[in-house]
Amino acid sequence: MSSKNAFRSSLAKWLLATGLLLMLSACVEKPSTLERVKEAGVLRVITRNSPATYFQDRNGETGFEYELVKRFADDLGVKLQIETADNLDDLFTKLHAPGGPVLAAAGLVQSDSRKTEARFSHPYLDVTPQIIYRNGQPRPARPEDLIGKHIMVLKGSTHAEQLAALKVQYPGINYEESDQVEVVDLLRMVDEGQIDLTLVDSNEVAMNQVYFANVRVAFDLGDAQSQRWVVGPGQDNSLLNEVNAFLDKVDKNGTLQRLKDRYYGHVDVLGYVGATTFAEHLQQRLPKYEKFFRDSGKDQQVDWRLLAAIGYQESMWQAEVTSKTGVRGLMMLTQNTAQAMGVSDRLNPKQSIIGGAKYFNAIKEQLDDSILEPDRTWFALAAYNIGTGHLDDARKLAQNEGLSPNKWLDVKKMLPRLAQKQWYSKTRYGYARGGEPVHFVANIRRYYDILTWVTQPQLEGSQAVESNLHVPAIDTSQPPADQSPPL
Ligand code: BLG
Repeated sequence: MSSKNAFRSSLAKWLLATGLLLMLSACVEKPSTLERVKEAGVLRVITRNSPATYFQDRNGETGFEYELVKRFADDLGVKLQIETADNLDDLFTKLHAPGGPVLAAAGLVQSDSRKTEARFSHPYLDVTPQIIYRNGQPRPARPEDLIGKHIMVLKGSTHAEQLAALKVQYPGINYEESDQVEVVDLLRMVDEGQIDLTLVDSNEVAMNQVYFANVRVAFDLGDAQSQRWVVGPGQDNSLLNEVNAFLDKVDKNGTLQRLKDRYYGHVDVLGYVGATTFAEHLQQRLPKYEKFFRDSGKDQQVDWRLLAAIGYQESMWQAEVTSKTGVRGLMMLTQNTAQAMGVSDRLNPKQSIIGGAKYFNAIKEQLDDSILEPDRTWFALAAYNIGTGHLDDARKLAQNEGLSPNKWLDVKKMLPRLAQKQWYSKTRYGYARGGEPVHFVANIRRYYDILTWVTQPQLEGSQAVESNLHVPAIDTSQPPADQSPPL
């Protein structure tokens, strides 16, 4: 071989080798974030421990953010691993650390400073920042009124940023940032008069109102903002794109609306007076009947807190009440129901609770198989109040309107029509006070959520006792025997 030919052949070999190498390196290119999540089979998510985001109850993990992100993990076909941050700085530090959680689902809103360090998803919930004050104090009405007040907000929060911006205009405004507290603590501090004011998102205020009887909204500070999930700054777009596609999907298919309805749709139903009264009754009345609720719950395989919520709605946990229509007792059984459930004395609270639990199960069983949970639970509650016949009428009205007869969101729009002649004259069972079961279900869901929150294990020992909310009457350290209605 001539030296020229030899050179050519080694050049060809070199080119071939480099080409192969290049192809190889293309094949072993770093996997995307999404691929790594799927490979590991785990989605690691960071959040905050609060009633509006994530908390543990006796049946495990729950909360709006948890429920939403759990569905995302299910869609990806991976397990969900939740981690909680001590405070917002900690949350972003952990999200940014290599090898840490890949997503934050923590009720976060976008801000100028956050934009540079993290990337935000499409929005899923609109909230408005609200100035909170204590009932009995003069109500602040505008930013000037914040001057001279002791204000505390979460360190690193967009609320702190908002106040910083406001301070430029009104230098007399002073505020403290704390990384030792959660939103519930801020509300408690206002409630107890430890601080004058705080700034909190409207959804958290609404959700927590019942625990803090003295907390009041002074005014909205600025416009509504959108909560979004966040991916770390070092990531490619694969996970964020998937998140956005998921959020768009749940927005379109109604899942997001149902979640909002479940967590926030009924938060206003109590009002200030109702909230205060419920807090009092939790402490003064529930302990007398808690054991009966727990025992019946166990027997009937119904979450005892749902039974307790029904009991509160019916009688405010009073054993000897009678309605105008002659319905009686703690669970407000009609004579027919009592007879069918083997209740001989409706005013006996134990009998009433057992009868109510049995009846709830019996009518739930009777519902059409096409009604799935969680709607099935809401339908059963409505039937408890108005009977299955009228409920079926409302389902038919829904169908005639092109709505779903199996979705509570749709059927509850139809129920009030049962009180209007133009509609009830065309139904099988005729007139009914159809508005009543709508309030009935909304209230019970609210009470149920509160009971779930106050009976979660970590609160039972500490916060609840401190805040005089609910001191469990019996040993609650046993494992759960009941089941929550799923969303
Ligand atoms: C319910 C019955 C249903 C019955 C409906 O009435 O009572 N539920 C129970 O007994 C637990 O069985 O359905 S039916 O059998 O298909 O007819 C309809 O009749 C009770 C309701 C009635 C309501 N509270 C439980 O929610 C009540 O007391 N209303 C009167 C209010 S007031 O005093 O007149 O203002």
